[in-house]
This record gives sequence, C-alpha cells and structure tokens, in this order.
Amino acid sequence: MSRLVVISNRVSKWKQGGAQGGLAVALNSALRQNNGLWFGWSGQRVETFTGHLDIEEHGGVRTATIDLDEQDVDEYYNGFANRTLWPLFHYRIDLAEYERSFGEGYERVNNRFADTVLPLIEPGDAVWVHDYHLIPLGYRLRKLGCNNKVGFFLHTPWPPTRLLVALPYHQRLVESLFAYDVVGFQTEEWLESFRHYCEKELGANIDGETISYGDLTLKAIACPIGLDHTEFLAASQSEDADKAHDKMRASLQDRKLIVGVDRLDYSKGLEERFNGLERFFTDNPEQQREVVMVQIAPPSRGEVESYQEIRAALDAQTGRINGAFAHVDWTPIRYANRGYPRVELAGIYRAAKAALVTPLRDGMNLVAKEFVVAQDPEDPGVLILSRFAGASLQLTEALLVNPYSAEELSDAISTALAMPLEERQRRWRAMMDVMEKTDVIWWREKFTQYLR
Ligand code: ADQ
Repeated sequence: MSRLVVISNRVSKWKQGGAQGGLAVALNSALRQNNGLWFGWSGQRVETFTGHLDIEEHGGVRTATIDLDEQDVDEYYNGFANRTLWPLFHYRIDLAEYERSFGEGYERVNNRFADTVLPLIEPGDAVWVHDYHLIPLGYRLRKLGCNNKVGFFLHTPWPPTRLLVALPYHQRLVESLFAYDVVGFQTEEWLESFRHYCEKELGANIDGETISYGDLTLKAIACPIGLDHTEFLAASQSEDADKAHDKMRASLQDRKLIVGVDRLDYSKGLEERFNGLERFFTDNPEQQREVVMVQIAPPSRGEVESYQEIRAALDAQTGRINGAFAHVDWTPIRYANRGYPRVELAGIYRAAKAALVTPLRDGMNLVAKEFVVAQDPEDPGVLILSRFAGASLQLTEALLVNPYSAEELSDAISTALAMPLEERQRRWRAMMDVMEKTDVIWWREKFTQYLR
C-alpha cells in the first residue's frame, strides 16, 4: 500500500503515556503501518521564518514541523483561519473580519507549507490535507509539479452559498479545492452546500460524486469522522476512569449530574446552554438543590478578541446564575476552564444522568460520541444534542434540540432526568450500533480508499 503523508495546521505529537485525541490515534496507527509522515506547524513562533524542518519520531510515527514567524501567526492562524473562515463557516458572519493582510498571510503560509513539504513527498505517496487552515495548499502543490493523489478533509461545516459569498475572493478559494482528487465533508448537509456553490457560483457540472469545473475534476464525499471506539471504550473502563467517576459521585452527594465538555468557543452555544439551565431551575423549583451542572471548557484561541469576549461573558453569566440560585450547600453550575485527561473525562461522563452537547453549529462534535461510549450499558445517561451539530445526523436517538431555545433545553433536561430505564437503554443501544460501524478507523479507511 502507498505511504500516507498527513498535513494539518498542528501536528499532534505522541506523548509517552499522555492523553491523545481521536484524530491523532487514528492517524498515528495508519502512519505507523506504512512508515508515513505527519507535517505541520510546530506551534512555535520565531522572529523570522527560516523554513527549517524539524524531523522527529514519536512512537514509530515520523513528524516534520516548521516554526512560523509572528506575522504568519497573526495573519494566517489568528487572522484568516480563526477571525475570517472559522466564524463564517459557523454561520457567524457578524464576527467574520475581512482584512487584506489576513488573506495574504493565509496564502503565504499555505505556500510555505507546500514548498517545505514537497521535497518530503515521494512518488506514489497519498497526501491527505486537513481542515480550513489549509484549503489552498493542494493548489500550490500542483503548481510545484506534485502529481500524487492529494485529498482534503474539512472538519468544520461548509456554509450555505449565501453566507460564503460574503467572503471576498470566495471563488478563488473554492476553485483552489479543484486541485484535490477527493474533498471530504463530515455530513451530507455540508456536502450538499458545497455542491450547491459549485453549481450556482462556478457553473460546475455534477455527475454523482464527481464535480467537473473546466478541465478539473474532484470527487466530493460525505465521510463522518468517528471515535477511536475501542480506545475510548477501554479508557472508560479503566481504573483511572473508575476513580474519576467515584470522586465525581462522592462530590455530588446523591444529586443528579448534567455534564458539558467543550473547547471554549462561541460556536459551542455555552451562553444559550446556561440560559436553558436557568430556565430549567426557574420552571422546576423542586429540582433546585437536586441537580448540578458541571461544565468543563478549556480556553482556546485566546489571542482572538471574540474568544476573550465569550470567556468574560461566561464568567459573568455563571457568576450571576450561581449567585441567584445557590444555597450554602448547593451551587447549580460548576464551571472549570481547564482540560482533563481523556480517561478522567470518561469517568465524569459515566457519572452523569445527562449531557448537554448543544453547539449552535458544529462540523461533527466528538464529545457527543464520547459521552455515549462512556455510559454504563445497564444504566445509561441521556444525550441532549443540538440539531445543528453534524453528529445529530448519525445520533438520531439522542434528544435532539434547538440550542437557541431556552424552553426546549429546559424541557429536554426534564425529559432526560425522568426517562425510564428501558427507553434510555434502547436509545443508547441504537447510538452505539451506529458508532460501532462508523468509528475513526472506518472513517480513515473510507477516505484513503477514495484517495487511492
Ligand atoms: P472541535 O471543535 O475541537 O473539533 P470536538 O469534536 O468536540 O470539537 O472535539 C473536541 C475534542 O477535544 C474531544 O475529543 C474532546 O474530548 C476534547 N476535549 C474537549 N474539551 C476538553 C477538556 N476540557 N479536556 C480534555 N479534552 C477535551 C473540530 C470540529 C468538530 C469535529 C472535530 C473532529 O469543530 O465538529 O468533530 O474537529 O473532526
């Protein structure tokens, strides 16, 4: 089988005994199998860009990283990727900023990535580029003469055409995707939006999965990312997970736990979630003192203003709700701005009666899947899931909600806490069946088979 070269913004390095995200686990095993390579930004900034390649080996996986300079990080990462594309792709055109320098920095860094990685690509390698940071990378690789199979996977939603046209030079960005052989999306819904754009804005021709534009063609597919099911199941049955579970339960003193775990991001709907919770305590005063919400939300992208704002807003909101409802022996919301090891998260998920996974928009959302896998089959908790998360197209047996409606959230919490055991078991089994069939290995194999 041909060697795999993975390119993403950041390279997730194998840490001895450390926690690993699902993507890293999935890609690492594929990379180890055929001596592959993972290329990306080191996360380090330097005064001037040198293009120096740092090649290392972690647990049998070769990684190659480069440092970026301050201007690159400002314009490409904090700029075009996280101030322009991320909000736009999550339907927040009110937050999207358009600066010419962002677009220039984005192209410059994509070119730097392509120029640096090209000498590492061997004939016959399959190249897999990830996410919105690197859309034009394939175009540059082709210009430099790369004729390997090159594919692209978008982890975020693809926005509707009417939103995307708000982006200056949107056509140039989409045209650059035609350098790829395969373009993958999380759901049929995002795929449908992409096809619509190609047809309406580019006048492209669509024949099944094949989209032709001039003399360029690509295959556009839906390929939902899954969990590393076996790994997460093992993690959730480990001793450390048991410890985290017992510690959590002991701290609850027989109260019911609702859990939320998200990167601190405005797309995750945390303010709306807390509004829903407040509504629940207002509508159900008898539940006060009986229910505790634990929200874990490690800060991310702290250099971007909208992220500083959402953090301040949530601090104020949790303070206000806790102040209004708490008693000396009960606090309704425990809010922690930090990350936890995956095994501990698994234990906490299992201690919960329900999870609130209520993003306003999300490409997929892996927390929803992790919560389900971590449950005790004899007494599973209930997943309350936003209709606007990609995961809702697969996990149809969750309680699906409109995350903007405090009323719907409040009702769903009531329903979840009162749900009979038999119904909880039936819904949980149905969701597990879907996830067992479409785990992260299935995702990787589906995409790379198309690519090859
Ligand atoms: P994210 O927006 O980061 O990913 P998500 O899919 O939920 O969102 O993945 C987050 C991962 O980080 C999960 O594995 C979760 O367990 C972990 N995590 C979150 N909070 C944590 C905490 N406090 N401590 C430790 N770990 C934590 C993007 C897209 C998603 C898409 C993924 C994968 O936005 O829609 O599902 O990529 O394609």
